This record gives sequence, structure tokens and C-alpha cells, in this order.
Amino acid sequence: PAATGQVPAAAEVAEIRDRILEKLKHSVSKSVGSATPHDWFIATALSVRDKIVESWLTSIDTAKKTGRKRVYYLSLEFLIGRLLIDALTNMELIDQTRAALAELGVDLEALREVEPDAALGNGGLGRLAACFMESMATLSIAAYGYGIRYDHGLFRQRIKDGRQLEYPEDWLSYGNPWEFQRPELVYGVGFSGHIETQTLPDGELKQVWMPGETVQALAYDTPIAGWRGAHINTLRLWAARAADPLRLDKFNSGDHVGALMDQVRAESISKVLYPGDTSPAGQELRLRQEYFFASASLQDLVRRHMSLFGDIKTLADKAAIQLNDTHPAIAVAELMHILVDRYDIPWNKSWAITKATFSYTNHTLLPEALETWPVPLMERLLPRHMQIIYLINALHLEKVGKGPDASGARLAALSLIDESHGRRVRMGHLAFLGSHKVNGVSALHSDLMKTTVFRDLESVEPGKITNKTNGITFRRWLKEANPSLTSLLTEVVGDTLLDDATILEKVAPYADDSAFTERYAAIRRANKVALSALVRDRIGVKLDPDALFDVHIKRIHEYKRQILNILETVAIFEEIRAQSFREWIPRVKIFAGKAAASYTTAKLIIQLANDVGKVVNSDPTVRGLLKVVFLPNYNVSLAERIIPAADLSEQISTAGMEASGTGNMKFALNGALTIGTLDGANVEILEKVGAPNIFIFGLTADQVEAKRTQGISGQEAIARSQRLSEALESIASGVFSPEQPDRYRPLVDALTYNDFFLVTADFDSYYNTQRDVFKRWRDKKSWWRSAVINTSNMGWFSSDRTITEYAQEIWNVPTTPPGRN
Ligand code: 26R
Repeated sequence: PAATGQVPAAAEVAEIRDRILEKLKHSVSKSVGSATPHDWFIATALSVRDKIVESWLTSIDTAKKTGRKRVYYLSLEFLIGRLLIDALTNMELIDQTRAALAELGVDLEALREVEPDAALGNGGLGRLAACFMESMATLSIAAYGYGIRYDHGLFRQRIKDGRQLEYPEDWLSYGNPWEFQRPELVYGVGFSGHIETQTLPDGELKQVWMPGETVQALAYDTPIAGWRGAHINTLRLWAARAADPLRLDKFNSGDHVGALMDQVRAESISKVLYPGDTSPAGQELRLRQEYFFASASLQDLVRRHMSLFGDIKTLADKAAIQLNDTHPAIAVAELMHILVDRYDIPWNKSWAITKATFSYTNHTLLPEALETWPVPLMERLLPRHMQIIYLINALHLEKVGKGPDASGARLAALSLIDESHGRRVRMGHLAFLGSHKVNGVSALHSDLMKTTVFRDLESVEPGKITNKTNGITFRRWLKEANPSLTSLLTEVVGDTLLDDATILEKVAPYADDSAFTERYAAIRRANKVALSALVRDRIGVKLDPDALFDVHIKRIHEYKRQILNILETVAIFEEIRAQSFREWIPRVKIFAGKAAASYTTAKLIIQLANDVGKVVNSDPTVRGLLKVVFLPNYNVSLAERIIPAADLSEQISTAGMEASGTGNMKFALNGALTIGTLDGANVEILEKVGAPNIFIFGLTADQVEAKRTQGISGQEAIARSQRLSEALESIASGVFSPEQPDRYRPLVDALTYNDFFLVTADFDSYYNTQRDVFKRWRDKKSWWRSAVINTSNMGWFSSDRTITEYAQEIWNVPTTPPGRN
């Protein structure tokens, strides 16, 4: 990729070069002659880190002096990716550093590639947390991210014989130059044990929890630089350690393994990221992770509050805690435990403080992803918290039980305890009740929250649910991922674009300027050439950069309907073979994404995509007019390579099921046109770009709901569509799995008899809309016009806008927009 700025001053370049050399020598302990690319990466990272640290200390100091309210973003996931280019970009050192390294004969782009991705998240929710951290720093909000420092982030995916295999990701094995261990910051986190009732001198009873086990939480801090380095925040991640690293008595008596048992048990808490998007595995360990992290974070922020302000009763004025989904929701009970048991604050006052401090974001309505914990497990692991939850529930039900419409069914729906299949604690209800604001992540999703899972709770506290449509950071997803396009854009609208993404509106007039659209198209082509090289390197398939790059990248899930895309691919494959004389639009279907290890159907979909690719790519009659590739190990870094090279963005979830999507925004920003359903933020993208510049198809959320009540068999839709029935037939009969013809029988049967995701119902509409895409692609002038209009209307989807809304409407903290001053 091209450099973005002007020629850097020679003196500054020389200074940076010397600093890198100093780090290489004294911190990495390597000579120029013996340094590997990884050594150069560490030296460069450490040199920019020094700059960041200087601003970091100032940021912390200023927040202290001014007594500002802090924001605490609690998330079990932070899907950060790489930080080198991000840090250099935000510190405005990228061009100087590239030049400094060049003087040393080192290519910055090569260093970029050796940094492992920090993949401490599964997908959208984790990546959103990373974008939010960047925007909170950019807007000079005094914010802390709290999470877990997993030894192993999201698994590495390999594809063998078309099938997904999972391998542990070892992102820390070469050390992490961005983090600071804080050995002085250690908190004990208790589990299990019993409760003693004590009588206070005034006769009041007091509950004292005596944990049976204590695990230590160690802090590791990573500085997060905002745009132009104006403000730096802290991402504090907790690692678990045993209180007693070694039972020396056992060790000396010869039981060398037993001596380490406590350590293994304790450290398992921060060993691995919970592998599920929605998978059920590892229940108890997951609850231990959630409490470990919530307890350490609350102890830390309460300690900070007390040392700064000295009065726990002012907590809500000085701290806003955002719960990123229900994963940290146990923090509600933990804060009550701290206030009531440790600070002896009366229950009602404690509850008022808790509600005023917390707010909760919901990220999915999928029933299998709504967390509930078995009461017996909670009682054993967190006996005092279970008591507190019962008390919260009793007071809550007492209040709502007085209402006129307090039927048994209504109370059962409102209760914190779900009694329908064993007694379970509803964490969504706990997060809802313990918060002053609750939000969804797109307009449609927030509306659906009010009519589905939170309907009853919303009626008790109307107006509590608000919408905060997601956003993305433009620094990473435009400037860092697509520097050439960014240069073109800043050339016409000025380089304050990265301060204020809405300036992109000024690009709109250039949609009709052919000199501009030609340059825009040439940049896309160069990105496609670069991606083609990557594809060739990684999977050995040769792509035509002039073909339409049709891209579907995200977690593999039935509701995201990769299978709908595959069916259209198969249908077109059959048509090309049958009518090879016709004029076909050369097209590349690009898939990437991981399936939860236990999600059998999703893994079968991956295999199908790979099998279809194998057959299509080697069919001589297709003559390269259609290529199908599945790129392994999808992660943030791969997304940064694929998105700037995409012509068409697939956002085709069953309407009502994708809470927002954020990939959709990244694609549209980079000028891909969207083919999508009226789901999540697609609805708002349509509003911004206008109907002629997006390809919308399929059932609406309301129609999906209505349709499902009539039944979910696909038989009728299949009977009505010859194309669909033929595509299904060829998959079912083993065209793509000749060595095992019935391999895809389960997929085809599900679509035929049990099509919950309404793939068959939407197929014709999707197929026809793809033909509209072809027509538009033939008219290149019109295509590029739409692409530019997409880019120019994406400013609103900046996470700076989203975070400004959170700051004003939920957290009540000031923001300072970025800028040169
Ligand atoms: C508890 C466990 C089973 C679990 C469930 C679900 C763990 C993780 C998830 C991931 C969900 C909550 C998620 O990532 N949701 C996504 O959040 C994005 C950011 O708001 C949305 O853009 C996206 O639509 C949504 O699927």
C-alpha cells in the first residue's frame, strides 16, 4: 500500500531510526546484522510505545486532577487484531517510521505481518469493544476497558480435506510488546464456601461470605491511543494465578504433580476464550471466568473511586459501568455485595447506586445465546450472590405484583428465575433490572427487544430501552486497511476527514466525476490484485482481478445463511455448464469465517463451501468464469485485506436475527455495494445510501415472524422454484462430494422439512437480486457511481458518533472531538 502523508522531515526520521536502533540493542538485545523481522517489530513497537506512554501518563494525570467521571467498559471479549500500524497511525508517526525503517533496509509492511493478532473475542461483539476503546480515547473520555487476558484467544482454523480443524492460538508465545504487567495490582477473588450471619452491635443482622477458595487476579495494562494521540486510555486485562503457586509440603513429599494442582485449577480461568458464539460447552468454567473478571474489575474501580473521592455513595456520579452483553452481568450482584456487605450501605440505597452506575447493551436475541445459570451451580459457586439475586427478585416481584395485570404468567416472565426447565438465573433480566439504561445495537434490533425478550420488563420501566446503532473506527477500517483510497478521499475533502467522518459527505459530488471514479476504480483493482496474490499464496487458487469479487466473511452460523449464498453459487454453476455459450459475468465468491467447534451444522457448511469450490474451480466448462474460495483462519487482519478488495458485500441474514452487523459498515465505507436483507443496521445503511445504491431482497422481519407461524417446511418454496430444487438435488446427490454422496443429506433435509432460517423462502428473491447485481456490474459507470455514494454516506457509522451518543445519553460524560488542537 502507498504511503499516505507528505515527505517526513529528515531530522524526525533520523531520530526515530536512532530510537528503534536503541530498542533493538538494549531491549531486544540484537544487532542490526542478526535481527529477524520479529526483532525489528518488537523494537519498532517499543519505540512507538514510549511515545504513547508519555501521553498516557498525562491523560491519567489530567483525569485525576479534574476529578472526571470515568467510564468502565466491561467485556469478556476484545477482538483487537494487530496494533503496530494502528499505534503508528494514531500517533501520526506512520510515514516517519516507514522512512526510518527504510533507511535501515527494513520494510514496515513486512513487520506488520509478523505481529500476531490479539484475538480475544469471537466476532462482532468483541470487535465492537475494540472499536469503542479506540473511539473513547479519540473523544478523550476517561475510560477503562476491563477484560480477561486469555493465554489462548480464538482458535486458529485450518482447513483439511475441506473440513475445519481447530488449533490453539499462541499469541503470547513471542511476548507482547504492548502490555505492562502490574505486579502490585493483585486482587483476591473468592469462590464457593459458606455464609455466616453476624449480629452487629445495633442488633442488625449481617451476612458474611467466607469463600472456600480464593484465586488471584493480576493486572496487565495495554495503552489504547486515540486519533492524533490526544488521549490514551487503559485496557486492563486480568490473568488468574493461584494464591499459593506451589504446595511445597506436597512437592517435598514427592507428589510433584499434586503440588501444582491448585495452580492449574486457578490458572485455567484465564487459559482460553470461551469458544462459543453460542455453544454450550464448559459451563462451570465459564461462570468462574465471568465472576473472576467482574469481581477483579469492581474491586479495582471501587479502590480507585475511594482513593480519589473517598465516599462510596458518590460512585454513580463518578463512574459509569457499561455491560457488554450479559457476560459481565454478575457484576450487578457483586456491586450489591460490595455496597451492602463491605460498606454497610442500606439495601435500598445500594440498589439505587447500582442502578445509577450500570447500563447494559444487548447484542443478540437468539434464544440459545441468552445466558442463564442453573440455580444449584450459582448456589455452590457464589452462595452470597445467589442470596442477593433472590432478594433483588423478591423486591422486584413484590413491586410488579401490585399492578393490575399481575397474572401468574406475567410474574413468571418478569422473574429473575426461569422455572420452565429447571431453575435458572436469567442474566439478561439481572442486567436489565440493575441498569438505568438498556440498549440495542441497531434501530430494528432495539425495537425487537421491546416486543420480544424484554417485552414484560419494558412495560415495567417504559423508556428504559434505547437504541445506539453500532459504528466502526475509520482509522482502522479506512486509513489503515485502505490507505490508497484514504489518500484519494483526503485529496478531495481535506485531511480532517479522520477527525470527523461525516466530512465524507463532501465526496458525494465526485460520484459523477469520471476522473475521480476512474481513480477510485483503479484503487479497488490494485486492492484486488493484492488480495489475489494472498489467495494464491494461501490456497493456491488463481483469481482474475477483473472479476466481480462477491464476499461473504463472518462467523459461520445458520442465521447468517452462508448456505443461501452457496445455493446461488451452485445454481449459477449449473447454468454456466448448461449454457456455456452465453455471456457470463466473471465472478469470484469469497468465503471466510470460523464455526464454533461444537456447532456441527456450521462445520458442515464450511465443508460444503470448500467442496463446491473444489468442483467448480476445476471444471473446464466453467473456464474461470466462476471461482469459489474459502480462505482459512478468518481474523481481523484478514478482514483488513479482504474488505478493501470487495465489490459486493453479502449481508443476507434472516431478517430479525442479525442484531446489527458491523462488517456491513466496513464494506460500504470501502465502497462495496451491499446485497442484503432488511436486517440489523442494513436498514439504516439503506436509509443513508438510498435504494438505488444497495441491493435489498427477501422477507422483512415481520414477514419472517408471520411465515414461521404458518410453518417452516421448505417443500412449497422448493416445488415452486426449479432452480432451487435442482441446486438442492445436485448437492444432495453428491455432485460436490462424490467420495461420500450423502454427506450433505442432513443440510438438504433440514432445508426441505425444517427451514427455520427461511433459506428456501428467500432463495428466488436472492437469486433475482444477484442478477440485478450482474446487470449493474455491466454498467461500470453506474456501478462506480453507487460505490462512491456508499463511501460518501458512511460517515454516520463512525464509532465516534456511537460513542458520543453513549456519552451523552447513557454515561453523562463530556466528549472532546478530535482535531489538531
Ligand atoms: C454466552 C455465549 C453463548 C455467547 C453468545 C453470543 C458468546 C458470544 C456471543 C456473541 C454475540 C453476543 C455477538 O457477537 N453478537 C453480535 O454483536 C455485534 C455487535 O453489536 C452485532 O453487530 C452482531 O449483529 C451480533 O451478532
